[in-house]
Amino acid sequence: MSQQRLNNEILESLPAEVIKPAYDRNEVTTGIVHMGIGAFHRAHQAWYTENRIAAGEKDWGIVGASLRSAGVRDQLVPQNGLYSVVEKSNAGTKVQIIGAVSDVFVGPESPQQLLELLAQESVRIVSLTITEKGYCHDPASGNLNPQHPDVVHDLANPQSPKSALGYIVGALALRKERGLPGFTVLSCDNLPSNGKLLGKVLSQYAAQVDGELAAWIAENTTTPATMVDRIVPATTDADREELEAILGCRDEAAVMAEPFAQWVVEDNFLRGRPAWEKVGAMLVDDVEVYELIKLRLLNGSHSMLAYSGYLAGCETVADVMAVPAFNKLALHFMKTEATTSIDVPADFDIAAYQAELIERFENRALRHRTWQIAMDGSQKIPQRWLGTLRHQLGHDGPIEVLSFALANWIRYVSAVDEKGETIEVSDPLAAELKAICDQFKPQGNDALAASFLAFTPVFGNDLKQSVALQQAVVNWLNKLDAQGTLACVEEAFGD
Ligand code: NAI
Ligand code: CS2
Repeated sequence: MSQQRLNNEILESLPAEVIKPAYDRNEVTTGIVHMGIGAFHRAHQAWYTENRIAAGEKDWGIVGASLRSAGVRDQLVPQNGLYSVVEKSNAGTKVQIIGAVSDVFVGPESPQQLLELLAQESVRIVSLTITEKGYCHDPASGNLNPQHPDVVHDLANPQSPKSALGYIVGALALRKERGLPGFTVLSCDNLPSNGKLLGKVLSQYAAQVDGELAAWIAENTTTPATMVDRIVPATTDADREELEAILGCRDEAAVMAEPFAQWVVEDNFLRGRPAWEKVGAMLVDDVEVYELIKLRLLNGSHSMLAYSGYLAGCETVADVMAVPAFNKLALHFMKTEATTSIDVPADFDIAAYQAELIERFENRALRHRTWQIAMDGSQKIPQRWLGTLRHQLGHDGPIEVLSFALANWIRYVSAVDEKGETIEVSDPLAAELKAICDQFKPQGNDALAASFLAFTPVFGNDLKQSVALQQAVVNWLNKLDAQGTLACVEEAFGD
């Protein structure tokens, strides 16, 4: 491993084929603070914004903020904020160095410093990729969860928040006190109607702080909806080693991405925005149908393949897709249950979209772990599966694959795999879900399925009424117990 890290001084010595920032970084000023500066932001929103800064929009520089750990700060700051977006596909590798991020603040280290940064007048957009669980909401209803430990903490300790909501409302309170304008809060998380949901939880949180502040926030912020899409797996050490051989220096903050990227944004910004539409984004009035198609076809398939693939012993999505029966299952699910739940615009080529998704999932150059996608299922399943299920149940439509998916999720969150080994289940509700398994599995699959469907934080109060759904899940649980996931998929979808 070479000692030298990527930094400003060695940019020009990088190989000619590496795309470098084509502007003077010293001329860039901060316009955006991004909370949750993880892999996806660096490969998506920051990548779009980089290309606008390079076109001359130099007042849209980004400062990152982590509300959890110093990891990404320690990766980026020694590199003057520089990092690589490495596009990987079966066609090869392309590297672009991003210069849009100048610094990273770590909330837990200095909450006051982050609140003051957010209160700076030059900050006109606060964007978020804080994961679905970062919104402190009830996944079934979309309302703020007032018992969420971070909400309870932040309402009592407004000067040292833990949640994004606490920081955003705290910063807006400072701006209000100082006679400064508000800002736009841009959710870039995989949530249904993410702008509305964010606006709702912000308003519900602010109302608990101060009614007048809540009214001011309603008048002085916008929360546009977005649909965000680019497959960006967590970077591995093998990825960094491979990149070091290309760059000739070490980039600890590199992110790996597929060539495909899509960003659909509601054009509702309080104080302007970068002209992202000039670098491929779509600025529209209504994001909803794009969001439904993406969340139900891409993410719905992703989660179904993640749980069933993991239990079938597949490490990555590409490994799952290499099994012909799984490959057929994925396309079958997209064509039948997912697509038929959506009113697809006549001019949208849904067949081409489905075929492209299959190709994207087959990309062996990206090692997208089934375990990573399986994270936080309690926060993902409502928007990825349950909207589709409710539509099909209401129209007497097919529920074969989604009931299969639910049965695999139930087995996954039991935290024991088909070999009897422990599964490290990463989910804010992991303990509650495992407790349901431990209590009801011994009573049989009818009791187990019924108790899961009655788990209101995920399923709300309606799905437990469906005899058809419960019976379908029980049938799959019985089959999975008898023959395991792979055999079930081979039997149902093999040649
Ligand atoms: P990551 O693990 O690299 O980054 C997650 C970020 O969220 C970190 O900065 C972490 O500190 C922060 N975070 C986690 N829990 C939080 C909480 N409770 N409150 C505040 N911040 C919290 O993950 P990555 O890949 O950046 O994905 C983040 C989100 O981006 C996803 O959850 C999803 O909503 C969205 N996304 C991801 C895509 C991908 O392929 N990775 C593609 C499309 C959307
Ligand atoms: C994945 C998404 O980890 C997951 O839950 O399904 O991050 C997926 O990679 C993106 O939504 C693709 O745009």
